[in-house]
Amino acid sequence: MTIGFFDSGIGGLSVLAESLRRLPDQDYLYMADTLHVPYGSKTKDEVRDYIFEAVGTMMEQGIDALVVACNTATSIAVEELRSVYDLPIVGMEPAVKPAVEMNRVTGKRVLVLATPLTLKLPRYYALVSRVDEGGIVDSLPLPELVHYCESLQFDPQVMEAYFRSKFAEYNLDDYGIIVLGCTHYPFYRNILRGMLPSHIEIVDGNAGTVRRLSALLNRFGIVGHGSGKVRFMCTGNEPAYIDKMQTALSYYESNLAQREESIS
Ligand code: DGN
Repeated sequence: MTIGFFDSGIGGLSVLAESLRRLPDQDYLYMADTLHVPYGSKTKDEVRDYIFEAVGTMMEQGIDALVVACNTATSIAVEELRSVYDLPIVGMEPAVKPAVEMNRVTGKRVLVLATPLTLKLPRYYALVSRVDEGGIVDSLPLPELVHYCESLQFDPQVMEAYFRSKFAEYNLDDYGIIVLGCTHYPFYRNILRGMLPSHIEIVDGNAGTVRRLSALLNRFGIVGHGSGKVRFMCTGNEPAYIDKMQTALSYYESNLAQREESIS
């Protein structure tokens, strides 16, 4: 069986890494929309069309389930994709709900980092209004971060300076949890860990997404007989980008994949 993973670029690899760890007997097709990355600064309608084009190509290749491994794309199109395609489809959700529950104990605030588009869309507002009864959730858009990640900019000095400028107006002692609400952002987990006060937990929605995928595969009887083989594709058909995806996945798996159970 082949599970399709889709993102605008390399961000969804952070979710794929989790899936390879938990579901190693499936095979995978990973598609990056290199013609249109980044999505976060484009309009909803533009991005919706890009998603349908790329997912259409994945369907032609033959996939048995789809993970929309992009928070922005999920917010825009996951319901419509489910109404068009007859296969299990899992999307991303910023881990705001478990973060709020954890912070009830500490009484501290939650800071959600995501693309400007994710934070602007009704799906995010609906999520926060549903779970944030105490008004403890703040949201910080990071419009440049996907670009840094796509350029494989992981220099701690450069990135720490970037994050410090973004956090300048926040008193970090007030926060107990930072939620990574974009699948590119877990690439910066170690850099953030190194610079944030130690009481702040850093969480993402990757483990929760893969748990939902696993439950859906069981429900639909999609049993894996594969070996965790990954086929990479990108809408721009650039061989250099395919190499970059392989390098980025290995980098993520060796340095950043969380070994412990994540909260979401
Ligand atoms: N990885 C995508 C997300 O989770 O939102 C980034 C989308 C983009 O291209 N900005």
